[in-house]
Amino acid sequence: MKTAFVTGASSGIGRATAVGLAKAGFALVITGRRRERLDALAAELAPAPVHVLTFDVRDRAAVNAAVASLPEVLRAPDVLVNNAGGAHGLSPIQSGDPADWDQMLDANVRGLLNVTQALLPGMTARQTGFIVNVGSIAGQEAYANGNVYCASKAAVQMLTKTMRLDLLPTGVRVAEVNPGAVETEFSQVRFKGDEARAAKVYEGFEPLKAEDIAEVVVFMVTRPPHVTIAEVLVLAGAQGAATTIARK
Ligand code: 8X3
Repeated sequence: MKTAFVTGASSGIGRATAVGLAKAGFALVITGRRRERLDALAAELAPAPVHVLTFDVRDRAAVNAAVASLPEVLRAPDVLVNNAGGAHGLSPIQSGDPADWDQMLDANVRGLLNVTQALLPGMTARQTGFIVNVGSIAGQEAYANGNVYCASKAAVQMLTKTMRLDLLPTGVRVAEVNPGAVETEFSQVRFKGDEARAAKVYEGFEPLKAEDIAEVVVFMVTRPPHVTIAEVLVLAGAQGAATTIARK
């Protein structure tokens, strides 16, 4: 049975991807900070084999300890989905909160590195595997007030490309999915629980659902070894660019 390790699986794209991979026949390691949600997901996916790990991707020691606690086969997954991360704040650079900046750079960039490095010994030893990094259209396009979030996702894009080169001799393939406007907890987190402001982001058009992105990820990681779908940009149907949306 193939195995997949998904970070940030307690909600949104991570959760939907875990569900999609379980349906595709993968045994799973689902990780996140919210144990109860992960346990509920594991129960929902039963009888699919699911191993729950609770840690914050920003905490390198916790990541390493969690991975070390896994049975050997799960320490070398066929698929790693680096999904954990998010946006915090949407302010001009001159009034941005440095705590938000740290949070985004630590989770979106350092967190991805922490998890990847913890799993690479197993994956490279097997000489096979597939890593999907969840980037964003925000890593490809600048938009006002996106500053550090855009920069963190631009870093994900460059890490994807450079990791692909570094890992080429090892047989581990690396790719990226870049979502546009997906309605998840993303905007509630970005706006710190301001639900009215979060709802406005998705007003007047049909946004993507987490499942739309999950389907793409499952397709990418189930291609045969001679195929790497290296980058996919997924926009809402009414979306032409990051902040260009035809609203009714
Ligand atoms: C989310 C995309 O453009 O809404 O990663 O910030 S955007």
